Amino acid sequence: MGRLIIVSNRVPSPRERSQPAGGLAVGLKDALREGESLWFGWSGKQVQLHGGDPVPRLDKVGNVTYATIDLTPLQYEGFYQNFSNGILWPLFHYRVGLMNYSRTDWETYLAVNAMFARTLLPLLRPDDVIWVHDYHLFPLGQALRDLGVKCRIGFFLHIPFPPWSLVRSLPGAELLLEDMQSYDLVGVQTPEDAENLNHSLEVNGLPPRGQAFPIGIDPDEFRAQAEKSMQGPEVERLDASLRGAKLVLGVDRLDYSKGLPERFRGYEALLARYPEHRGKVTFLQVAPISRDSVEEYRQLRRQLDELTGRINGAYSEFDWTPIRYITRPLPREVLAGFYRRAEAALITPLRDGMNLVAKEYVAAQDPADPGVLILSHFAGAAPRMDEGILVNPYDPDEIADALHEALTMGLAERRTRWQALEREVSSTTAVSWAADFMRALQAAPVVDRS
Ligand code: GDG
Repeated sequence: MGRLIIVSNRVPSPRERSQPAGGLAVGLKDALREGESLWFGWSGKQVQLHGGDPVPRLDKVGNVTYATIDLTPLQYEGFYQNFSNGILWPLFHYRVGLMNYSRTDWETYLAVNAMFARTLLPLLRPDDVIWVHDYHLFPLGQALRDLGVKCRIGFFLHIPFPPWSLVRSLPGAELLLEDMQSYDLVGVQTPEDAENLNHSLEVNGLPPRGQAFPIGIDPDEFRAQAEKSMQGPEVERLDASLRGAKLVLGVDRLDYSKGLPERFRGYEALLARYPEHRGKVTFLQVAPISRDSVEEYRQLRRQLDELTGRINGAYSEFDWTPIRYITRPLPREVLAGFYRRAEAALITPLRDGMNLVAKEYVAAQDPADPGVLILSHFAGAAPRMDEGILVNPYDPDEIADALHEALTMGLAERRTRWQALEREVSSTTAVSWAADFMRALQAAPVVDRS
C-alpha cells in the first residue's frame, strides 16, 4: 500500500505531536504509525507573500513528514476567519441567522483550496491514499482532481451536516455538493448527518457518498492520565477549596454552539428551585476563549461575563461562590483529574458533531464511584450514550431537574449507567474510527476519474 496523506486546515505543532490534544490528532497519530505518511496543512502563521504560491516546509519526524504552508493575512481573513468560521460553522450548526455571507469570502475560500491543491500536488505519488479533513476543505478533492490526481481521496466532516432546507441557504451550496463527487468516500459523525448529506445529494441529482464513522478518544490513555492527576497538586487544591461541596464540571471551547448561556441559566434554575443544593454544589466551567476576532464570539463572552456576575451576585454567600468560570485553557493532565473529581459533567451543546468531552469524562471516572454524565440530545455522541441523563439544552428547568437527579443519584444506578457508557467509549475509539474509515475508503467503488 502507498503512503497515507492527511490534509487538514491546521497541522499539529511539534509540541502537540508528542501529546495530541483532541480526537483527530489521537486517531490520526495511530493511523499514521503504520507505514510512511505525510500530513499537509496550514502552519498557523500569517505571512505577507509577494506573488506566487507558498513553498511547503517539510519536517520529518519518524515515519511522518509534516508539510506546512503559511497563509497571507488576506487569505487568513477570507478563507479561515470569514468563510470557514463566519459562514460554514454557523450554518452547519443550524444557526443560519449567524451566517455572514459575502461573495468575496467565497471566492477566497475557493482560491485557498485551489492553492492547497497546487502546493500539495508536487508532494504526491500515484499510489498515495489521501484523507481530507473538515469544512475548511470541502472543495479540495475537486481541486486535486482538476490537476489530474487519480489517487483514492476520502473526506471526513467533524461537524454536523444539517438538512438540505438549511444548507441551501448558502449561495453556492450546490457547487459544494458537486465537488463532493470527487471523493471516493465521505465520512460524517452520525447516521442523522449521513441521512442529511445523502438527501442533499439526492435532491441535487447526485449519487449518495455519506457514511457515518463516529469519532472516539483513546480511553486507556485518558484513564491513566486521570488516575495520575488525582495525586497531583491541582486536584488536591481543588478538592480543598470545595470544602465538601459536590462539583459539576463543564469543559468547552468558548463557542456559541456549546449552549453555555442556556447551561448557566439551567444551573441558576437549580439554585432557585432546589435550594437544598445551595452551598453544597459548585459549578466549574472551563471555557478557553476561541475565535475571539469574530464578533459573535466576543458577544458571547460579554453575555457569559454578565450571567456569571448576576448568578454569583444573587446566590453567593461570603464563604461560597456558586459558579467558577475560567476562560483560559487548563493543561490536559490537570483537566483529566478534574473530570475524575467531578460528581457530574454538564455538557449541553445546542449542536455538536460528536463532543469528545463527554467521552473523556466517562473514561476518567473511578469505576467504584463514578460520576453522572448530563448530555444534550443534540450532541453527536448522544444517540450512543443515552445511559447518561439526556436533556434538551434549550430548557433551563430540564437542566435543573437533570442536575438535581445527578446530585442525588445512588451509587448502584451511577455504576450501572457508567458501565454501559464505558462500554461505548471503549468500543468506539479514535483508533477504531481511523481504521474503519481507511478500510471503507480502500473498499469504496472508485469514482469516475475521467
Ligand atoms: C470538533 C467538533 C468533534 C477543551 N478545553 C480544554 C481542552 N479541551 C479539549 C477537550 C477535547 C477537545 O478540546 C474538544 O473537543 P470536542 O469534541 O468537545 O469539541 P470541538 O473542539 O468543537 O471539536 C466536535 C471534534 O471536532 C472531533 O471530531 O467531536 O463535535 O466540534 O479533547 O478535552 N484541552 C485542554 N485544556 C482546556 O482548557 N488541554
